Amino acid sequence: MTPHTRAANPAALPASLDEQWMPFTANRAFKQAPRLLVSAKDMHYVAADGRRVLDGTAGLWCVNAGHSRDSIVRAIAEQAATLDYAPGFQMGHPLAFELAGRVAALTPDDLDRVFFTNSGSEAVDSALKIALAYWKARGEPERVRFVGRQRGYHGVGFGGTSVGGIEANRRQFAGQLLPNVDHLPHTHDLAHNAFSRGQPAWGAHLADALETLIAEHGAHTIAAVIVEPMAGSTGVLIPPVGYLERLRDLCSQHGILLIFDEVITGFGRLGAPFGAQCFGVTPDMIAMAKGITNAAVPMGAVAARTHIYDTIMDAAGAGIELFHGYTYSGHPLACAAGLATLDLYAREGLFARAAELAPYWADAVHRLDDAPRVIDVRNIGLVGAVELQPREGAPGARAFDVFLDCLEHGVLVRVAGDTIALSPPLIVSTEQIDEIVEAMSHALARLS
Ligand code: PXG
Ligand code: PLP
Repeated sequence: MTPHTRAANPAALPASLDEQWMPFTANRAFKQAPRLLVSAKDMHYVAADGRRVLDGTAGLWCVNAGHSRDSIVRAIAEQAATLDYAPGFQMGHPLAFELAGRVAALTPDDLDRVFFTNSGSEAVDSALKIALAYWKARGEPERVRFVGRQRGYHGVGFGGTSVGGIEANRRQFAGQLLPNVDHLPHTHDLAHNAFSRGQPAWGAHLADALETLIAEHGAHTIAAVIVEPMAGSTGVLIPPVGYLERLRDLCSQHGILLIFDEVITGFGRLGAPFGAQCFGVTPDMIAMAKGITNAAVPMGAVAARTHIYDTIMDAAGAGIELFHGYTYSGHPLACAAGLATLDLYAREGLFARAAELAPYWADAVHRLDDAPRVIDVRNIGLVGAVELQPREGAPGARAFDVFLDCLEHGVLVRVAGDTIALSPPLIVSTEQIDEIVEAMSHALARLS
């Protein structure tokens, strides 16, 4: 079988496959031609038909140390047998504090107060709520506005959907998203920054749109600006040189909190612990998830500057200070997975490895610059993106064909609109980088 036709042995397919709902999936098409993965180790998946598939996407940008790593597997198994669950409300367990401290040691500056969630979406909504709580505690309750960015992705909670800027993700829910949200322009403009290596030179001035919003609403009404330092989900938009610095300056000047959503860029993807360090710009809060546990157990977190935490604590009366939290905040299995993951990243020097591989990666992905239909190739850290001329009347179809072709030839890539995103685990070898680029090259050559 090829991965996008029905399995030769339909008995191998789950009986309920046709009946159940899948996330962000063309359900009807998928069920006609399911693509199922059944196991994984290091850089490879094994598909339901037994074929090995090289993981060019680290799952969904999350398996940064590669799959089913022994030390993480053992930590989860031992934790499940020792303390499966502990309530997080008015109770606690030591691992959560230990992991929070380890995360704080990786964040820049004094972003040292860590709040655990179970996903990136929850991390984003938690960060937005912490921003509101902070301004109330500071005695500026009128600061309630949020500023996101066009083409931003901040998960699927109502907060994240509201500050997010991917039109398709908002349309079905329009009318009931958060009020008082504005969006900065995105930074993608192929007339100016096509085929950039690393950060594009053009576009820093686009951050000045924040000044316009400040002039319109007054800084005293704006709680926070939230952006991905590098936008991933929308198809990899890399911040122009000077852009994040400009946003930081404007936020500082006007007392607005700057939140970096580092769900994808956190934990080494750009060759540093966080994008904040890669770009040399420090926000006031970081939302993270994915790589925090190598995706082996779901987990997310918010790291906030100490003064944000202190302000909320000091303003509260006796009792609970922040009326927010999840049943599974700091879940013991996630904490065990997180600690084993951070140990593994450190032991194998994987963040530095990503930085060392980045030039090889850049050369490799830019070999696709002249491939048919390619209108842009961009790269940073261990992230690459190849944007295609859309097929007329069928946006996204051409990139999806590349995805299917690569999968058929044993390489997993990820599609966002007409962009193919590449983000292998940080353990990828140079030979495997070549294999990913070869598969892309052949798929592009076969495209109609
Ligand atoms: N913020 C950012 C910047 C993200 O990339 C989320 C929040 C939400 O995280 P959760 O854990 O709730 O999914 C994300 C997630 C893709 C892709 O193909 C990207 C994400 C998720 C799934 C697919 O680009 N990003
Ligand atoms: N809905 C109900 C009825 C609940 O009791 C709870 C938690 O106790 C939730 C939703 C929230 O679930 P979680 O804490 O896992 O986000």
